[in-house]
Amino acid sequence: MQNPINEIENQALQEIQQAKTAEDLEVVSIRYLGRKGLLTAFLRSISSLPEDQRPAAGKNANLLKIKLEKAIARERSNMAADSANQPTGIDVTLPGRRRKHGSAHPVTQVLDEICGIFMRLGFDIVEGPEVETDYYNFEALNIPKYHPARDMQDTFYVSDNIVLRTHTSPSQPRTMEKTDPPVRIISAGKVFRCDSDLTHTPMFHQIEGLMVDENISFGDLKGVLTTFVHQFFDQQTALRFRPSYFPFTEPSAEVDIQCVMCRGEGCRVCSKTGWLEVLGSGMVHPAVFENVGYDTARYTGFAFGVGIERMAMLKYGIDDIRKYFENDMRFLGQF
Ligand code: 2U9
Repeated sequence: MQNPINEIENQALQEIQQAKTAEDLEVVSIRYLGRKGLLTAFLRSISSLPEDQRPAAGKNANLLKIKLEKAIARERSNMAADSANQPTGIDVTLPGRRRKHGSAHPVTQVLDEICGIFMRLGFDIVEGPEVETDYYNFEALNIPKYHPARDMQDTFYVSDNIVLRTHTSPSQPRTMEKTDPPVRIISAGKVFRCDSDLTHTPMFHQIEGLMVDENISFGDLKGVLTTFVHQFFDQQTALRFRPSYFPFTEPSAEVDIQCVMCRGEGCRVCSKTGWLEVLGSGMVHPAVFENVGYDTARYTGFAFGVGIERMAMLKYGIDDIRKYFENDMRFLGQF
């Protein structure tokens, strides 16, 4: 007759081998190692064996217990590895699906880039309302009643005294009223003018800047705007300051850059002149300082303005400003 320990061992190992699932293994484990299992029962029965047989029987039963536990654990991990290798219906060699990424609108990209350049030059950004009073949009900036800049053709009037701001400058007298010099600010955002063609839309974006302190000269204006043009276009871009007129600056100058299309040779974009107008600028008119209570004997300053859509058109070679606002994804997706 077979030794009971050997009998339990052979039977248990056979059942472990025959187990097909984790559940089968669990059943085997309980049958032999569980509280009422065959091996557990044998271990309990050792105390009733003749005394001289007990040590060997105890040792063999405990060794078998360890052996069965190991065999069950090994089989369990084999089963887990097998199931991980089973085909799942997913072909992991197929290329992944590309996610479509959105991007900032080209006007926003250029606006951010220009703000970044001036912020690195020490300018702070200020904001103001798009629906503005007549006073801040015109009067504070030395644009008196009946000035041509107030023409009904250009300005969207909300009421007699309220307009859609025609430029971003009104935020600046608002800031100056609350802050003593030195002031270095840019105001950026939407402006509105009743105009629409290849190069004009009723809403467009501007950045206007202002620097006020003691001893600010036209040389500072030239230095800051030259740095800006060189950083936005490239270091080799030639520029010229051409006398002009704005009611809020005296003297005033428009800034032209060498044509970015023909490099100054003369082409359709620059109307054969070799130059493109990119900025308006000038020394702040003393009347503007008086309106905000600045001492005109002590302080001077310069100001400038730039149209964002125009800058983006020149940078990206776009010929029709309306493309920015048609929301055609084939156009916007290129930026
Ligand atoms: C204060 C005083 C003066 C801001 C300025 C311009 C010249 C200018 C245009 C450029 C293209 C607007 O988008 S555009 O049509 N802007 O030519 N803007 S000087 O002058 C100021 C601003 C604030 C207190």
